[in-house]
Amino acid sequence: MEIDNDDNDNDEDDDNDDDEDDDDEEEDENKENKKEKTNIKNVDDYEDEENIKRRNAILDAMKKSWGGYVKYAWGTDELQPESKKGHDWLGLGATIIDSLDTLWLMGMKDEFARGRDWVRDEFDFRVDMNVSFFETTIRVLGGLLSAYALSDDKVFLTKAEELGSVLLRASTDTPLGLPYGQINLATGATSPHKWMRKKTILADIGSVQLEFLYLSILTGNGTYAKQMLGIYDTLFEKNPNADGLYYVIVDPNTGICDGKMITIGALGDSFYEYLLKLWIFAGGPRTPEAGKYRTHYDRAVAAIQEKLVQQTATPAKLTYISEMRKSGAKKKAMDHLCCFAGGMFALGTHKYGNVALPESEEHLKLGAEVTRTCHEMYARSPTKLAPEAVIFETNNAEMVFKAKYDLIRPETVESYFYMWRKTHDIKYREWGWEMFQAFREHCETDVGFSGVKDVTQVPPEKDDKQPSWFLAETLKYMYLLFSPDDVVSLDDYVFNTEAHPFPIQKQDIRKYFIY
Ligand code: DMJ
Repeated sequence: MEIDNDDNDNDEDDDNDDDEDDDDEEEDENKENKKEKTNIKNVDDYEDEENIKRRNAILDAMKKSWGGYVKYAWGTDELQPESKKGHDWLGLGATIIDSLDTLWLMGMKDEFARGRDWVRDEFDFRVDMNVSFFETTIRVLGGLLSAYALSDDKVFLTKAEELGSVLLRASTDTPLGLPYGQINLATGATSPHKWMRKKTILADIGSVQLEFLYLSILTGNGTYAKQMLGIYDTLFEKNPNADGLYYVIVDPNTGICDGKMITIGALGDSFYEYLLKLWIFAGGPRTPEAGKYRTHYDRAVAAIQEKLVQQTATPAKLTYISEMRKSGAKKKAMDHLCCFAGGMFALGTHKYGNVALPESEEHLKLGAEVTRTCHEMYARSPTKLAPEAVIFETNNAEMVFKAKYDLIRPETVESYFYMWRKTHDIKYREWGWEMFQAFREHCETDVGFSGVKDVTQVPPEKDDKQPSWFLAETLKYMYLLFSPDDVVSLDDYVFNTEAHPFPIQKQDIRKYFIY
């Protein structure tokens, strides 16, 4: 499943069978009726020349980012696109594995084959250093699994299983099975992040369940699912008073969530995302055993609405998701990481089977509002690039840029993508295109794309980093924003938190939830 980039014409079938004509007429009529009823254009209406041109421009950006990496940084984790060298922080060739499914979806088959050969012949994950359990899971394990899902090439599954069996150690090393942040893949030894003392992080331990459940399903080995789904059960059991929201620091010895802050941004974010996505991945109502995750997600959204959602008292009325301190006081701040939430609320309204989603309209509206605020983070900057974090309603200003760097992150375009799929409101494509133009103007180098140090400076100074998520997520969501809805359909796929698409399970997988 990918778009044929060389052939974007709508080829007409010459066969003039009468019955077929009748069927076509009926179909056209249905389409018309649908349009009238919903006042939403059909997606085909947008498959025009300009749209195709934009999609191809995004493809060119992928070719450049990948090409620069291949030439100057092959085998390292990430390209430094100004100094033209590689940089390692995982030691796992992160850009190769993170990019595989984007290459596949964009039809870059030769490049995909090159990445595949590297995985087969050179990928050796037994690196003797401490790496992040979470980052390795979402980028590397997740990348291998989605490459397998798309290509059916066993090489990826074999490597995923080898890696997964070492990563599993993270969940067997602590008394309650709650992993520490780091793991040494050569020895299997685990340890807390240095800055965490002996604690661990909610998003780190609560956003690995999709990957390990999928690995269990593919290998038939239920241990992965048992261990990682068990993390959720422990969190729910040990924090019975939580109203759907959890403090972001977790004590692995007691399972109690503590720490100063509740946030949907850094340290909390993908925990909430995975409650929803686990239910979707499990086939929604088809797997009643997964229903509790949907229930926890719905509780979380209700609590977010009640306790965290704020609106500025200005004509623009910007909706944002504040952070909450233990005292209940709100911090009127939002980081770019939080911008995924608009898309999450939108995805939560997508119907899987015959399940009633009574809050849908409200959730979609919230998604639209949060996405609009994130768009404003771009639109109000002189470079049209967004800062990493903003504060609202301070010093008589509606929105103040707090951390001014831009890491060419995916979250806002991710939300544009989901909002587009759910509404077909053309503004999301326009906003995505504006963002892409800003990337080209300020982030592009002669061999790739770089983050910038200060979005308020024109031109901004580059930070010489091309994160692997730029190829895995930012460009993928951007490309899909300009693609027809059946390219990675929301009915058939769910993305892990690093934008790796996993097929929604249509068979009976209930046994993986019973342990
Ligand atoms: C990605 O690695 C993932 O999206 C993660 O969930 C959060 N941060 C980065 C991108 O910003």
